[in-house]
Amino acid sequence: MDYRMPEHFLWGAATASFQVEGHLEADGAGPSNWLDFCRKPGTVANDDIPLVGASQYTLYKEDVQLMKSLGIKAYRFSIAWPRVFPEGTGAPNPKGLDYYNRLVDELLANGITPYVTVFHWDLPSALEQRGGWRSKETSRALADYAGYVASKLSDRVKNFFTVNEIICFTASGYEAGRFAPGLKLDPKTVNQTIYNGCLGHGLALNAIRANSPADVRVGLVDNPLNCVPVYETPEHIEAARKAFRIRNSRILTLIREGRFTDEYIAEQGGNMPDFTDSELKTIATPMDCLGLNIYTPEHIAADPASPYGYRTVPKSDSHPAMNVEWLKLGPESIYWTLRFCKELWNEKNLYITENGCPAADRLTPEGEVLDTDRLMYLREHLRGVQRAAADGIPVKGYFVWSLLDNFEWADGFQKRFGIVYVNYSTLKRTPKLSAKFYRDTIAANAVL
Ligand code: GBH
Repeated sequence: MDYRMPEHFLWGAATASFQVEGHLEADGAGPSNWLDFCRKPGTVANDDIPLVGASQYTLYKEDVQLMKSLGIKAYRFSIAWPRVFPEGTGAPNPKGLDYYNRLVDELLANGITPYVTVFHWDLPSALEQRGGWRSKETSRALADYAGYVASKLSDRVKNFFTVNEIICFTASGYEAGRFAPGLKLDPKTVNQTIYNGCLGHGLALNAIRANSPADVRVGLVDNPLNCVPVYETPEHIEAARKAFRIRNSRILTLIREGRFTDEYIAEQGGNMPDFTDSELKTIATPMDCLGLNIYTPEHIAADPASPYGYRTVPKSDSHPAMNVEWLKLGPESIYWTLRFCKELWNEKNLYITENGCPAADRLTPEGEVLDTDRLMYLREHLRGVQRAAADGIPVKGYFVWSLLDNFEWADGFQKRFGIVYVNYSTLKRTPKLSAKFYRDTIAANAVL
């Protein structure tokens, strides 16, 4: 079988500011909630802090050449809010924005299309200290920052994503405490942070549009729970579709439908967030595209005895994982999430904005990194993308996570997600076997 991809398929690579830039305090940048979090001993594996990291801040030209050599057509990166507004609000720091002007110009000069994520978790400390995502002030500040960035970049950047993975900068930080700011708060407050994240997305989307020419496209990047039929019968497929809509009630379903599902309202009872109808309208502002970050599956089976007609099938203890406990293997998830987004909300422009995995990468004496497991992971997911495209689902592009090994949040530098190996002492970049697979797949426009 020939796993040919559609013509004009957009082959990309993704990173995020805090994870790859290093030089976090350079040129007048302010502190962020994540920098503060890293500085608390015991929060991040090995007490790693990405002050130097992969240093894309100084090595961006080299990284652009690297992408060019792999045939990558689009680069998804994020802007560090604390570089642009060191205090979160108020006076901008022109030197901070200058870095992104240089990066954008370098990408365009080399034929690579920039896709900008406005907010990928690094919140200015000043805003965190005033309540962070517990406060709608943060949602409004995000919109002001997004509008400013769009006004400066939208002559050259035509694709913006408002925020990356609302659940990770809200619940993971305020409920689980595993991410910044490291708090464990009550369910009502946590629900409020999630809602305020959705509100921030809607306000930012409108602010970007108000500050851009008409050819600019704006969307969201989300990591929905990937509900996968345990196997492909009409009953299990129907159950998984239903579960996908209900289990993503807090974010994606809310943003696409503009109201809370009945199931969510019943489950939350007195813990519903404070909201207004006009905010819900803002949250559900139609988008130009939807970005999906796909990592791991949730298996669903039809079950007439369960209240909603479906149940989650727990994974067996021996279900394989990709070198990190949470990342269970399930490449079929990419197809089903794309398909359910089309079927439920009639999405017109879908992108896989992240997909990838860590591996126990080692440089051989010959200077190679033979990451056969990552190659397998990427190939099987890309076959799912190909299946979706062949079914007529409008999936327009794919961004591998990640271009480079980088700072993997609470897991620090020990988890490597790159298709390019980074030696953190010398900063030397070495394309892994998976990068060669990706390069050749791009060149063939077919999954190899
Ligand atoms: C994405 O999040 C992020 O957008 C990206 O920045 C990140 O580097 C990449 O994925 C790889 O992780 O340790 O059991 O508490 C993916 C969603 C949510 C997955 C939080 C890991 C922590 C699980 N992540 N989750 S646990």
